Amino acid sequence: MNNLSIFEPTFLAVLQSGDYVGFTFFIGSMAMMAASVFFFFEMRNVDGKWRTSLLVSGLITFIAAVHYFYMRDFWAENQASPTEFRYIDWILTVPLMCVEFYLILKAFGAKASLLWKMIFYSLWMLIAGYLGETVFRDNSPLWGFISTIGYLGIVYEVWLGSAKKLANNSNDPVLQGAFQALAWFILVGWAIYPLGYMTIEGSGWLSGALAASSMDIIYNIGDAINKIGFGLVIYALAMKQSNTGFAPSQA
Ligand SMILES: *C/C=C(C)/C=C/C=C(C)/C=C/C1=C(C)CCCC1(C)C
Repeated sequence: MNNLSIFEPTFLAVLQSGDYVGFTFFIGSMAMMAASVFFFFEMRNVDGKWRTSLLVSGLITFIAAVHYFYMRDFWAENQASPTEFRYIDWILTVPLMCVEFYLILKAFGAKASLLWKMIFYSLWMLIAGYLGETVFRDNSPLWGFISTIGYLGIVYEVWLGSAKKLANNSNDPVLQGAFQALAWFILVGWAIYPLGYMTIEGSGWLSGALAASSMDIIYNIGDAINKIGFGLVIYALAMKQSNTGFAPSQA
């Protein structure tokens, strides 16, 4: 009987019934994994010039899937927010989402400097957010504000700045439609994250109204909408341009 005890998986915490945050980590890991398989396999059904975009979509959800496996276990074990895994995931996937924008806008003559500008804003946003959730937790509103400056930089580029101007110059309604959809993701979809941040216990503006555990539910919903949704918009664009007889030179 004693010998059997070494088989007890004491190292792996088990998802408890009623642990809704834990549920969303499990669902998130499966959804990200399934989305990656989908984007990778669909690469062969689109025109050559769209393959890189689908590859990047798949990489975004794949990187997220791996992080969700870790975050899921961290949560089950500690019932605490896996802040480090979360921000490592974001610091890899958010710049890749900027790459997606760039790949679309390249057709309209976007230069690499636009990509670097957007990546700079994202890093600013994420580093400030990380500091506000960890070292400077008592001052989370101040760091949230600093982070929001980076976020607004991206919103500006996409809605009013050079990215928007490039899209306006195009005469391709399909590409413009996809650009517009991605721009909405950034304005509305990405605005989900600051809500999660505001649940930081004590200093967060919503910490009285929402339990601290809602942070991860909000972040997990945001990730599902933004990573998978963003990829599906790219996929729809690629499919339209691969089937409607658009000449490659037009895009
Ligand atoms: C796949 C992951 C994505 C798209 C993550 C996006 C994250 C943000 C847009 C985070 C924004 C934040 C603020 C604007 C202020 C408060 C701190 C953050 C980092 C939560």
